[in-house]
Amino acid sequence: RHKFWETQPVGQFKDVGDTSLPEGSIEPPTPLSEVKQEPYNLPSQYEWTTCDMDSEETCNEVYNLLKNNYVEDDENMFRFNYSKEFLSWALRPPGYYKSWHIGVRAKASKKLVAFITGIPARIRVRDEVVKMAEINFLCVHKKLRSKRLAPVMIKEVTRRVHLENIWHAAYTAGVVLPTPITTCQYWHRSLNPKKLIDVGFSRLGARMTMSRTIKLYKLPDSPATLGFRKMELRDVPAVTRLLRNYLSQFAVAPDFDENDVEHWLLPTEDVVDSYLVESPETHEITDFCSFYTLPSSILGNQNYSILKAAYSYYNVSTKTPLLQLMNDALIVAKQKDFDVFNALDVMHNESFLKELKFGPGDGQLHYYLYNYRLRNALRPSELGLVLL
Ligand code: NHW
Ligand code: EN5
Repeated sequence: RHKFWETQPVGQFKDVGDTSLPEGSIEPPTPLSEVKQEPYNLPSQYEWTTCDMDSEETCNEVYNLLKNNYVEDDENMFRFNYSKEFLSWALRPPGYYKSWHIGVRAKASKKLVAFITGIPARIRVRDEVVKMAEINFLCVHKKLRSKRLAPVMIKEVTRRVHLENIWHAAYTAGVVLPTPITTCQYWHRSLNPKKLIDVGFSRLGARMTMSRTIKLYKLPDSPATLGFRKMELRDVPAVTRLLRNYLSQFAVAPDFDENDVEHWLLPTEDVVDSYLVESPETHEITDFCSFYTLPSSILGNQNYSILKAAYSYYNVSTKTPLLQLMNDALIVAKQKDFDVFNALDVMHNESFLKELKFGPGDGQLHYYLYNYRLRNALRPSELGLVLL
């Protein structure tokens, strides 16, 4: 069934439920001298390229490849449209390796036809912090699909990760592969219901009119929580403490230090938004919420070409109820003109989704680890990791 994945050190379907197998690495690291020194072979018309994401020209080529060929929903109505600013942020975190930003070009035209990336991360799995690569943006041009290019790209990124003495990875996909550590559900909260219905993202409910629908999703003009404000650079130490403490309860979560928090959570215009609650009395930082900006192209609509979507990122409540905090996140997202606010059922998100009028989407997101076996799959609420 999975000619490629059956050869890889990942949990296999035949082993699901076999609790005799130990938890942890599937295969041991090999000496670096035994890691293949040359790139894997591509079909002869293609060549490897390392993509310099500092170069505006390369960043443009990657942006265009993804804009035209990356992930679509199951009815091909929407396609992710990651912005250049977003890609530059997502691919250049602290300690990133340029060699992990891998492209494939047609030799004749030099056109970029495929892409895959890794970034370094420390991920805690239960009590163990493991150095990993987070793999993302795997994309093969639509005209080159089903030619077994993806396995070669995955092997090549694996080789380059191994060369940095890293032996594990985390990744997500909308498709089922051997074998998910958990499967999450996408939920959607309409902010601009009229547009969402017009473009086919959502449907008018049974016995609902447009005006009743618009009223149903109305939000106040400004956040309700006293002390709710945008995160600033001076907040990095307090947010890091708050987040580290919060994430410690999940079975799988990133091990963020202050540098990571500055990169991943300090607001970056049109990329990531973060808010916190500073106690008006003690000036303590007690709560935090964040979302990232990921528009989708609307395929073949006369009136609209872009769906502006916010995706829930990391949220922590210690004093403000999570429900109220996330309601404030919806309010600021609406003020910033987002059409929809999306969230997965990870961490404590289930506690607010229904009450804040999110509805389940038609998509799921499966989470995977490479070369790390868990005895049992996790519940989504045991997962403290959000990938972009
Ligand atoms: S998930 C988004 C992936 N991208 C898209 O869906 C974009 C649109 N689709 C495409 O571009 C986020 C192509 O359809 C792709 C496959 C390129 C997806 N993950 O070349 P062939 C990520 O980026 C397997 C993993 O003929 P294709 C995460 C498939 O099961 N494997 O197919 C990426 C089959 O293997 P099998 C996937 O349609 C994580 C083989 O590819 C996959 O022309 C990568 C077929 O290849 C997917 N999303 O191209 C793994 N989709 O065994 C990282 C298909 O079943 C692992 N396949 O025969 C860790 C590496 C680092 C380790 C470090 C120690
Ligand atoms: C890893 N970084 O399917 C990413 N999206 O539900 C790779 N559906 O937007 C993996 N089909 O349900 C990505 N509207 C996997 C996801 C791929 C994209 C995807 C789904 C997630 C999605 C929308 C539109 C469906 C269009 C037809 C959807 C319903 C919204 C409705 C709002 C009102 C309350 C009920 C729900």
